[in-house]
Amino acid sequence: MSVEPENKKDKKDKKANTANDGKDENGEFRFRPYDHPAAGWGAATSVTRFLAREGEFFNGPRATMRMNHEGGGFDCPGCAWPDDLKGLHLDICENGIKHVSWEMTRKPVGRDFFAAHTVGELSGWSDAALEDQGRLTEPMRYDPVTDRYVPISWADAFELAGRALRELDDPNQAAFYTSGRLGNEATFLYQLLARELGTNNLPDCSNMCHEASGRALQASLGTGKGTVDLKDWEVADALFIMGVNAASNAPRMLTSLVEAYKRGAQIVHINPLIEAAARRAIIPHEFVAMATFRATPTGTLNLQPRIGGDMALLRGMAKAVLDEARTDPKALDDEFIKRHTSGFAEYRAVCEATHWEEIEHQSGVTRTDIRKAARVYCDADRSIFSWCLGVTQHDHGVDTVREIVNLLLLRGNLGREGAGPSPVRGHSNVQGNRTCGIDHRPTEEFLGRLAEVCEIDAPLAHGLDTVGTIEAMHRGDVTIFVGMGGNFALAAPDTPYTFDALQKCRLTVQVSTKLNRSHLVHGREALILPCLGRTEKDHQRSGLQSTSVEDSMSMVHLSVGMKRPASPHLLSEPAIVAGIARAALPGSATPWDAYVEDYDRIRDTMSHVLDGFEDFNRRVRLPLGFRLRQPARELVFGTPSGCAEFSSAPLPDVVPAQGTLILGTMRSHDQWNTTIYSDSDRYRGVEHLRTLIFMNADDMRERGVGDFDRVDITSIARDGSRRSVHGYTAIPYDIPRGSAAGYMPELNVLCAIGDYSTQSDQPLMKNVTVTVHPAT
Ligand SMILES: Nc1nc2c(c(=O)[nH]1)N[C@H]1C(S)=C(S)[C@@H](COP(=O)(O)OP(=O)(O)OC[C@H]3O[C@@H](n4cnc5c(=O)[nH]c(N)nc54)[C@H](O)[C@@H]3O)O[C@H]1N2
Ligand SMILES: Nc1nc2c(c(=O)[nH]1)N[C@H]1C(S)=C(S)[C@@H](COP(=O)(O)OP(=O)(O)OC[C@H]3O[C@@H](n4cnc5c(=O)[nH]c(N)nc54)[C@H](O)[C@@H]3O)O[C@H]1N2
Ligand SMILES: [Mo]
Repeated sequence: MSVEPENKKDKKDKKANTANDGKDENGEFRFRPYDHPAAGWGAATSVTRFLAREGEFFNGPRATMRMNHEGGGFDCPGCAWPDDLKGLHLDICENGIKHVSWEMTRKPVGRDFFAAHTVGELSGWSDAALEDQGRLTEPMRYDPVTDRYVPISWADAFELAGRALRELDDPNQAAFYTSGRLGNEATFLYQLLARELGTNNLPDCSNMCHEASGRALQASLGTGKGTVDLKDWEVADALFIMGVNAASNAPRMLTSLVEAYKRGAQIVHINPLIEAAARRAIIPHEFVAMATFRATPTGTLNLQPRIGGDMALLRGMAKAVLDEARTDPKALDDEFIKRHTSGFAEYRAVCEATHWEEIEHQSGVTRTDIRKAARVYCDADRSIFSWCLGVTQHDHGVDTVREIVNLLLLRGNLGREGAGPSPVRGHSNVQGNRTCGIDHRPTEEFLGRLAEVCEIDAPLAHGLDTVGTIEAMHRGDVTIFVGMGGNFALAAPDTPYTFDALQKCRLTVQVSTKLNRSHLVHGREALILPCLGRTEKDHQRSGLQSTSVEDSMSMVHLSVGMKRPASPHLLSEPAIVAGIARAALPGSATPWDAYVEDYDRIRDTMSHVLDGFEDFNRRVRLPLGFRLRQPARELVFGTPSGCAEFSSAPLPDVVPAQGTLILGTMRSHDQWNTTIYSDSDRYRGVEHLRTLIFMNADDMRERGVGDFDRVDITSIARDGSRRSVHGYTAIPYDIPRGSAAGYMPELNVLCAIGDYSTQSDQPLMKNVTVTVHPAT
């Protein structure tokens, strides 16, 4: 992985630039604050360029017409935003088209490719170049003698993995990672494999994104999911959008925001950066708006807290609501609080005892502005709070999400139309993975049912999550790592430490569609097992198969591939799991082969194990699928008190110490997690540069850093250890003082392995304490 600066400008050239024009003479890096609507023609142009590059002019658009709509399409492998309720055929976005076309590329990465390049050589390639080679086409085994991947038959690959698993002294020496694209059926088989083997070591990508949301909602409401659906978004009077770059990462939310604005709803954005979705948008399927360039505002109020300042801001809003209640009896929903909640008196006391000075200091927002947001909240009959990683990837992520719930409870914004919590999940099926058993802390109830229905001896001890797995591999306690999708080596924190951890393994197995860093940072033995993508037809003995997925709003529906597989040697993910399972568990009574022959059989078993999946095969075939029960929506709370529980956590201290900044790592517009489509970030005005840091201009001046100067960034971990990157370009940006931002995965080298939340165990990816100096 390269941490070298990519822009070749020398310092003298940069000095000539103004803050508004970072263009260099070579036409390379360029910065111009973005002042256009989100989506619209910019998106259309970008897609055209991308499809031309990928050679997918015909298949890409044709495929996207089959995406995300009822009646036989496939689910977009992009984000987890729900499908349009009206089955809108053009409910697609720029980034969805890119993800689909990325998967559909016809470029093959087969045995000739691996014969031509040693792993040592490939390790010097950039991550973008690795993925850009195309689709993996056949199973490969690492050969240490030649330092190359060499072909291996599927049978031998399964036997190699199976033998290693059979030979473990303890099943807890294996860990089974899931990236959130895996369909529900494969997910169920995968967790069954781990548990039949005897371990709950099921780390997943959600340990890095919404673990905090799950734990907070579970503690407050008794179920770890949001309660609203798209119909609620359609009727809410106020939407509070926190810590998400929606125009890039959940672009179909723009449709909801445009519609909300048009019907007069208030839209409050809470984000240290004013992202594109907070300004205005043109929705691609609105042809008149596209033709006339007519944009609709998508925000009515922007608040820019310091990084980590959300909880203080929310508490300020609650304090203002409680103040208002002194003169306006309607400000609080007393009846709701009395009947459905517990802990209100204590929460009110905590709010009253928190002084405005502290709230302003910790949030970085004035009380006047916080009161404006509270005014919007009090004036609205129905409010939705929606959030993503800006809220969760902090030490106090759980407390902050619980504070969101506190605020909702004050005005009874739960269990009724148009109101409630609405986390924006990441990967397209990350929520379904958890529902279907990917959980390193499973409940005894779930394990009991699994044991009963599947007749296995499910282990009760909790397993390892993502950080726990990395630490255990580093210690030598976990020796086999299986990655079901994803790019663990790069996605995880503390890149060199994670690399070491993977390289200490006896065996690493990666089930993947494309070549990535995790294939090159491998154990003593290593397998690459290439699988079908979601766009591809999956034929098994009983015919064409479909898999189900669950979106951010708990809708479960089928996804059917439509394209010929990239190679005849690919297997489906359920078939790969079953292949490993058969080899690893010779005495298994689980009907692995029968499951693979017909996924309906997997669904039948799931319907007996999983809550809310009764009659799964029939209901999943209904138009648009079915919605999983969400008890909190019905005001049924599985909490110890049987009520929705207020939490009264103290405000954390998030103000950076003198001389330091808090750095949040985030995605650019043109990337999918570790997959980088281009080195530009259109909505933030950046072209051709990823090794950058967005800073407040005063923070730059204070450090003697000029606009677009190169800087060195050093993180200071809790244990005092330091990690640095060099030669990053400082971009003056509209961001609160003391806060800074830059891109993952490049900056993961700054995220210390030990710096994870004590509440959620999530790595603090939005909360890295750094010093910034002019480059030496
Ligand atoms: N195109 C595309 N879509 C994606 C992804 C992708 O990589 N590309 N990834 C998917 C995945 S797995 C996930 S989890 C989601 C991630 O979706 P996002 O959560 O949007 O991901 P990030 O890019 O990390 O952006 C976080 C946002 O939080 C803001 N932020 C940073 N710190 C704070 C803070 O302290 N408070 C507040 N209020 N805001 C803060 C940043 O300014 C930024 O707008 O997107 C999913 N969708
Ligand atoms: N610093 C920092 N680090 C972060 C974050 C952050 O905000 N800041 N965000 C975190 C978050 S929210 C997440 S979710 C993780 C992402 O972590 P991961 O999910 O592990 O990473 P991805 O980049 O999404 O994985 C891309 C790879 O998935 C494989 N793939 C794609 N489609 C399929 C498929 O259909 N099947 C299979 N088997 N494989 C497929 C391809 O080989 C591709 O190279 O990163 C985390 N890391
Ligand atoms: Mo994520």
